Amino acid sequence: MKEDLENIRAAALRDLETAETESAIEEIRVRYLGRKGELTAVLRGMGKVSPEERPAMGALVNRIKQEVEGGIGTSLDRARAAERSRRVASERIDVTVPGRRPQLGRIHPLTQITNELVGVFVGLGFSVAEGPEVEDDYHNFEALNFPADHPARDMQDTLFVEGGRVMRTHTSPVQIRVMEERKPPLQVIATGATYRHDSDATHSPMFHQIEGFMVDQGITFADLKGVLTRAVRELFAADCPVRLRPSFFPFTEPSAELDIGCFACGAAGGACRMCKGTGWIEVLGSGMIDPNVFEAVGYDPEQVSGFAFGIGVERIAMLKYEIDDIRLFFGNDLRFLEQF
Ligand code: 2U9
Repeated sequence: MKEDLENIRAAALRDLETAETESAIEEIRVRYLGRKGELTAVLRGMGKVSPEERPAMGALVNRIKQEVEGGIGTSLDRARAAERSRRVASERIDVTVPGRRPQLGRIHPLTQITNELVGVFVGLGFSVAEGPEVEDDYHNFEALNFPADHPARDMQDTLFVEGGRVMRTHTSPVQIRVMEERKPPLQVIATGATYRHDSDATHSPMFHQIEGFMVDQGITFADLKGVLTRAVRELFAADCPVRLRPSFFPFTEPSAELDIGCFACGAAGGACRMCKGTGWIEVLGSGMIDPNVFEAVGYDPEQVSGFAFGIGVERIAMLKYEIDDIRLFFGNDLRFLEQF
């Protein structure tokens, strides 16, 4: 029996010497000292030992048990230290490695142009209004003097939604809502997304407008010319030539489109791609607000007058940045967007 005990002791200490992990050491503990362990089995067999030998044998078993426990403690310390070194080595941080720069987002070119335009008009005394993108027929067409048979009311041009409502085709209904709620004098711009059933290199089904109006007693076409000239000169160049060209819109009378002298060819014309040889570039539409519009919002056209204008944000961005395909604004291609 004594020999058995010495063998168990030697085997346990040998096993502990090569065990590298806490779980391997725990397995060894169970194997030798556990309830069904080898040393425990020997203890159970003590009954067969003669009473004379029993005290010495008992002392031996206890000493071996203590030795194995001591070995387990030493092994555990070693395994834990090794594990700690492994972790420290694998987690080592090289503070000299250059950091990864977070990818910063930037302002979308259309938002940049919108902000710039808004800044110009706010500087001229306009305040900013917003309104719903899904509109009723009344605010999008009727109040703006669109006759019942106007082509813009056709499926060809307008995106309809349930309940006979439309995706607003311009931001003009916002201005109708402002006029319905407030009385002149008013100087307001409306910005936002607008929708038309149209799609090619220069038309997107969703595009953006900035529209504005100024209404008070005695507002004339001279005010329109003065404010808009000042605005486009701030936007393009302080000395750029400006002209007004007669046009037509249902909601303004008279109406005019505003052109600036071509900045690509210096208004020389010729074979210029930007102005198609005319020397002029169309920038916005405008006009004196039609008396029918004033009547729709409850203003007396004999008492007040005003001008209004509309600007296509994508068009201005395409002109300023020389972009020939409107779809680039909505493709979310970072190679395009990172240029702005
Ligand atoms: C009210 C009364 C009148 C807004 C106006 C235009 C002329 C115009 C176009 C510019 C480019 C639309 O995006 S575009 O295609 N707009 O030419 N807009 S006058 O007139 C108004 C607006 C609201 C109550």
